Amino acid sequence: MLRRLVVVSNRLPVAIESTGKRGGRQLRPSVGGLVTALAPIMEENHGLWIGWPGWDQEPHSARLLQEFNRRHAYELRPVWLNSEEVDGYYRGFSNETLWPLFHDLLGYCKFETEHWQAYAQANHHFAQVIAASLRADDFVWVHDYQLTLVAQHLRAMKVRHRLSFFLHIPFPSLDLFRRLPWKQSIIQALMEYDLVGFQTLRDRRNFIQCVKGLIPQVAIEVRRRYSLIHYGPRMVKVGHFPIGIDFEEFNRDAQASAVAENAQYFRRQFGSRTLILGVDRLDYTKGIPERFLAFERALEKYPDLQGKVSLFQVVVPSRTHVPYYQDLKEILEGMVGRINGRFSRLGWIPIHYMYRMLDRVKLLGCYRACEIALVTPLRDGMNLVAKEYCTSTIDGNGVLILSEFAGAADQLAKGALIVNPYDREEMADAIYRAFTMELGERRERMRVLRAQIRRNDVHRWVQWFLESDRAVG
Ligand code: ADQ
Repeated sequence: MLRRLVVVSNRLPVAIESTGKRGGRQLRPSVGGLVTALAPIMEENHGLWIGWPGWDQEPHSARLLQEFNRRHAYELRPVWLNSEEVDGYYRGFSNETLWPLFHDLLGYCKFETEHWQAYAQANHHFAQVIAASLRADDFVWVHDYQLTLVAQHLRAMKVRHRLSFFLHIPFPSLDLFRRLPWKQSIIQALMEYDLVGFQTLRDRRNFIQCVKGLIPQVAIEVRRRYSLIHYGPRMVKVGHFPIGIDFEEFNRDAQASAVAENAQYFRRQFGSRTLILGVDRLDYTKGIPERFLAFERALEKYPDLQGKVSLFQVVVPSRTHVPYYQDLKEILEGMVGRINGRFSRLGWIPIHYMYRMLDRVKLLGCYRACEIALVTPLRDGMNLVAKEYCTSTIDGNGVLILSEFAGAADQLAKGALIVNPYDREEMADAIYRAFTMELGERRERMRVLRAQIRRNDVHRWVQWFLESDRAVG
């Protein structure tokens, strides 16, 4: 790839760490598949990453960014947002309107005009920074639901570059999308990108339905791999590109001795009991209360599970400023107390619950130590935990129970036990089935899952997206 890659996302992909010297701090690339996959390409073609650093502008923070840029072959450029912008654009419209709406959870949506205005303003602010940074032949790749309007602002600033967009979360049906008071503005703005990518075929179809429903004058041409939307002189290419993880890296790290020791230590605490794992950000889309109720139902319906199975649920704090997230934390704690109170006996607790971020060694240790993973979101763009669990299950002895409403189900349906997270009986039955599954069947299913995840890893995803801009057919 010869053109410079300009990646734009709400947050810059960095975290602050100590340098080890007195009070010294520096930035390091944040962990995560997207950064791992993009960093080598960004290094190679001296790319540019534009986004909000996540903290306030002050001389020291600007210096940290400059130092990072000196140490790397690609550059970070900040979009400094003030606290009103963060409140309205990020906490408000992005997290309290688009996030629940796009996950089919209309009941959680707030529709506030001030939030919408702040969102439009912040997207304009991003566009200004991008426009001031562009060179003639740049390839611009904008990420996710916080930045749907950026291309439209760039076009208004006379930017003629090819612009592409990838949505990491689901795209809703027309019926749901129509409820959004600013639906026309968002759909029209998305038509200013040249390439729009989604996680699944369903999301892509939903988007096409919304475009057809809201802009009657478009013509749609369906090709094998893409849909082309003709809108006056514009042509927008729409595709679906399921995101992957860095299989080789996870597979290698899961074999490290520190991870093996961690997994063994962890395992010893539970003796011969079967461990079921849940790992999620604290979010109402992840279906954690529904999972607890299904686990309770399994203990009730299949009493031989009692004393032999524990659910280990790790929840990483997130969006703590949004009231629904604070409520959810209390709901989860209440449920754990109630279910444990009902079933616990000396030497056995049904649910172990941790509210914290795990470091990588511990996370991989958990993945390796647990025989079953319960990944049961009510709706999810993809869900990387499902893929990380299978990749870390290097002995092949694990069962993935996966929600049919996670994007990952499209790729992993052959090897996983697929469930409807709203169907408590079905989930309880799946837990029992996973518990009683023969080793041969577990291994065969895990083999299928791992092969699929390896084939479609995040590096392939990046290549595929970048090449799609030019590809036809
Ligand atoms: P998320 O909603 O954040 O991402 P997900 O894909 O599951 O969801 O990724 C979560 C990440 O956080 C994983 O890499 C996982 O390892 C990590 N994590 C979760 N709990 C943790 C814990 N307690 N400790 C440490 N790490 C933890 C959005 C979309 C998804 C889509 C991704 C990528 O919502 O659907 O898959 O983007 O496109």
